[in-house]
Amino acid sequence: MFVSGGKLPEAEVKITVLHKPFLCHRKSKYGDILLVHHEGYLQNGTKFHSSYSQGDKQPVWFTLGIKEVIKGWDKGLQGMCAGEKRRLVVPPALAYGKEGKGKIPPESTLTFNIEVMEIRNGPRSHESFQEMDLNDDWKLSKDEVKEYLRKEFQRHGYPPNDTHHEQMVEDIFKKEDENEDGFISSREFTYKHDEL
Ligand SMILES: [Ca+2]
Ligand SMILES: [Ca+2]
Repeated sequence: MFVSGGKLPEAEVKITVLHKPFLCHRKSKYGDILLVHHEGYLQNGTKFHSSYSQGDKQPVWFTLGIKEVIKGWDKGLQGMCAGEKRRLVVPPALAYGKEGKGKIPPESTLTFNIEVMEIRNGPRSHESFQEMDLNDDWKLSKDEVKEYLRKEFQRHGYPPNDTHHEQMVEDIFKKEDENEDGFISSREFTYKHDEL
């Protein structure tokens, strides 16, 4: 089966910083919303995607750390400055795994060149808590979080997508609502465990 005979790659992202801006006001962290341009390559060098030249040629927004993107991005795009460029080499376990996806064959190690254009407060930032807590009771309901996501997406020019938002809300509560009372308290929100 394993014709290559090579040893299996470890599930780690290899990060190379290609460009670091001189000024860096803040660094990307879990829960931020990032605007990125990205190019993806297969191991044989074939480019399978480029946001610079394909589709509407626009960079894309996503939330860091909530599995909205492949795990390799969630791991590899932490601590970045706006304007920074990185190359990520992502093993299949942190990308599309055994199944592959579209143009990406199964068990592919992928290389991405990623440029962070902008970083904004996502649903998990301290600054966002009060903005999200619409009834000022110092805890966040699922509806409040969902409303916040809806507004953030609209602000960035995306149509609201209830199914997507509900999934994001479920992911957020699974991680944040430690005592499972259906609310994220300010304490649960503030004392977040920064894995990685
Ligand atoms: Ca509330
Ligand atoms: Ca709770």
